Amino acid sequence: VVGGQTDDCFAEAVRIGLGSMPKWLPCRYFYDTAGSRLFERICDLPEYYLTRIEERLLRTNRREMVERFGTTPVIVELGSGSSRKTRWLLEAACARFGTIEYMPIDVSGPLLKVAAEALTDALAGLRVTALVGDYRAALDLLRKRRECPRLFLFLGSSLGNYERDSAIALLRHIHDASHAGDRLLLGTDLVKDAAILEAAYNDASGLTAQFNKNLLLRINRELGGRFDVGSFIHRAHYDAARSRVEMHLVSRHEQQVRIDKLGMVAAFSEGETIHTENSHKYTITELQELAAGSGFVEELAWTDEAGWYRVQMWRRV
Ligand code: AVJ
Repeated sequence: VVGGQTDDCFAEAVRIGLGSMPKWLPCRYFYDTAGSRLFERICDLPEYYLTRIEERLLRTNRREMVERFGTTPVIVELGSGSSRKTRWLLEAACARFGTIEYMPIDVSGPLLKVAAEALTDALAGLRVTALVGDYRAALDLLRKRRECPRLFLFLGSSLGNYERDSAIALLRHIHDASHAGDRLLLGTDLVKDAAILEAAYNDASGLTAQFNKNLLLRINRELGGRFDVGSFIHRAHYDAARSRVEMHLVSRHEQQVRIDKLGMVAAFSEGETIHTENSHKYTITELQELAAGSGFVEELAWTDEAGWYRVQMWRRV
């Protein structure tokens, strides 16, 4: 594992976000150790179809995915988490090429370590170099290396967390860190019935609510916050005009919350919200526009029968 610097920007993000009107917090801070564990459990929920469909698409089509490469690619994954779904692909790549170098990038160091160890134990021929940190720093590091073709993985519809312009900026960043012939395998959730989308973010067991509220607990743990999480309600709704599920934390009543290490007090009125996440849903046309807008061409794509989720392979031009 290289890298390992912890994120001291969390304090700054909280200061800015809770000092804004309306209040907001960046969703990347969901993923501390507790939050990453909660997300792993969300992936197994009956309502959260995204992971299940994506995993099936990867498992069923993995040979076709790795066959695009004439020589052994390095596999670089952005936001690898537990690498659970990636295992299928790595297995296929090892079978085809013998040895494979895998570079997972994630903000959760502990999760990376566990995942890397499990993978190297399971797959002979796999070499893992994990990078702790955010995508941009990791991509800058990769820009200088150019030995092999690369297969970038950006799965789980994580792209959906970015607004359109930032999504294009990130895709361009991947483009700039890569070379002609490199490929990007991108998993994205598709536009569908609001009831299905809202159920996926309002699960019956309340795990997503816990995941959302963990952000407040993280402020308590790391920044001396005094949030009473019971006085906030988890809310997720689909905004059809913007094609996105928004997650919020809603204050049940008027309250003032001290955050000791920031020397600040956040004041909430009854019903005031903190906007914690956007999760964009795409049409196929939009996805093809994103490819064109960031210097890629679509080479192959896979969708489930219901048309709920799409995995696409883009080639860098
Ligand atoms: C990992 C960002 C793709 O937006 O669906 C799950 C995170 N949020 N449940 C998503 C999440 C609420 C997830 N992503």
